Amino acid sequence: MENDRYTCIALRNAQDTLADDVRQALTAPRKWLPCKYFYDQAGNTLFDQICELPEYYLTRAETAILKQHADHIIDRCPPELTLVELGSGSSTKSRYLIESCLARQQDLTYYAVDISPAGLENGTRQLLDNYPRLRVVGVAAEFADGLGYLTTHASGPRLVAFLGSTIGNFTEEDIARFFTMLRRHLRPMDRLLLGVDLIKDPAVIEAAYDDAQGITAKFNLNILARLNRELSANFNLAAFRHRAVWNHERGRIEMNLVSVRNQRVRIANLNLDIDFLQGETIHTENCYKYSQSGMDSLLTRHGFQILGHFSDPQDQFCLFLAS
Ligand code: AVJ
Repeated sequence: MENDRYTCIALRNAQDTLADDVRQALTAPRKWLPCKYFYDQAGNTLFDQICELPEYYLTRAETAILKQHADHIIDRCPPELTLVELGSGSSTKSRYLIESCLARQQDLTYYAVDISPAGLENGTRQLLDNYPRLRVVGVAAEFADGLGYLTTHASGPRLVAFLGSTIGNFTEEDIARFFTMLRRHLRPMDRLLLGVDLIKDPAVIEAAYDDAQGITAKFNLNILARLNRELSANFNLAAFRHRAVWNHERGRIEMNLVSVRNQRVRIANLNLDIDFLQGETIHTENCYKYSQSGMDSLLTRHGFQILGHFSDPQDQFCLFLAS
């Protein structure tokens, strides 16, 4: 991008992690795939379409909260703030925080950390056009690497936004690791803004992950298409079916790809053949939902102090502000 207010840094993992991760996950006793691999270019486009679906209430609810409360959130942060967003995607929600910051300070640096470098450029171009006093640093990296980079580079008090219920993908151990790392990196003047999808009627949640137009199914199946493209696999997408079920005990949606018949798939680049039985699943994603008190106790247990809760009128979604 040709703009003197835009910088992009790519923090690449040294090894070829896709190949290694896929080999490990698909040869495990219970087959699975890491959900971070949803987000190639096609996956990003599909995810943006998911956010517009009538059934997918999450993005609308969170956007409504930010529209209404961005000023209140920024009010509870120190002046001369630096904005950091982890998993910024197409950066559509951050504009509300950016506007509130720019209403009270001369200029603002926005660090957008995302696993997908293409998404970073597209998302932030619009922001730079709209806000002449904004500088953007795109950091193409995984969360842990991005956060490490930022704590040595982003100066001033920071607001670290982790929106969209991305934390819903984390297991309890992932959360423990992530919160511990955040706690280590954040200083008392820094703030965490965490977007969390709240527990509600399972039928509403299941519909959000199995929409009538089949976009979520396409999004789920795209991970197999990606393995076909990038690892020269020969998955037949018509031979796998999308399934999303609410697991009550664990408080999470489980997304799976179900093999419709016995079949063998070849992943040429891994020199690997994988056999599937009819009905066998590839577990592709967990989306945990929380009660407000449940997330409060996770945050406080990891040494965070809660400064505020911001929810939509229907209490579907909640932003937690902590320090
Ligand atoms: C990007 C992880 C927040 O869990 O709601 C949407 C991903 N998966 N539909 C979510 C997703 C299926 C999404 N997050």
